[in-house]
Amino acid sequence: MSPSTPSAGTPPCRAPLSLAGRRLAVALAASLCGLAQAATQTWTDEADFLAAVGTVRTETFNAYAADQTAGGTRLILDDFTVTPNARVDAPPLARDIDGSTLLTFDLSWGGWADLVFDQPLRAVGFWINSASVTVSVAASGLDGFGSYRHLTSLDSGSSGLAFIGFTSDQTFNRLAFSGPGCCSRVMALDNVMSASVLAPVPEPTQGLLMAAGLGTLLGWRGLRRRAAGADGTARAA
Ligand SMILES: [Ca+2]
Repeated sequence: MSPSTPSAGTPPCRAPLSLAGRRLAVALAASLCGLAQAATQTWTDEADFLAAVGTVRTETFNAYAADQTAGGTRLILDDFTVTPNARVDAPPLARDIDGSTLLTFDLSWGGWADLVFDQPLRAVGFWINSASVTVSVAASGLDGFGSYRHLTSLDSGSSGLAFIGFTSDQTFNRLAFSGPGCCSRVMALDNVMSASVLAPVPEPTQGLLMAAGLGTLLGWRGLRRRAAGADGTARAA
């Protein structure tokens, strides 16, 4: 799928008032506001996600030849920890994604599970196999001890096997999975991709805004030169 429309908030933008360069100031303020606009997108096409993100770390769980359970505490993996109701499931699999070892969560009857990453992220993507679950993306403790910042909630859809990607210019480190709360729900997760930086691809609208600002600057300078030339001619006369 194509990415969704940016959804995060836009900081307040006010153009400074100036008698001499009001047009220039307005254009440059518009450009700066465009650059500061938050970019939060969801992806359901893995190739599009990877093109937008660039280099990612990937947890395939394939290093585990046998099942792993948390034993009442959080299960510690290379890039993140998971809640005790998670299980690394080696083949044979109860719920499959690509035939390899994966992670399963039991979300039955109001159950939930989360992944907390070891470092702040700007992007995460994964394959999921489940009936519909809700994925909450949040920053937990990144803004100070005990802080919590909810970024968005994603729906895995009802198709079963699906790719979900998420990118943001706001950092996050926690994914929480929850079912509908009504029934049995076991989900599988594999190929968890994460990145702390995004590929430096400028938004087209930002480029247009910068071009508009530059054009206005050049036009303003031209007007000043012509005005100065006309003034000099009048004085000479
Ligand atoms: Ca795997």
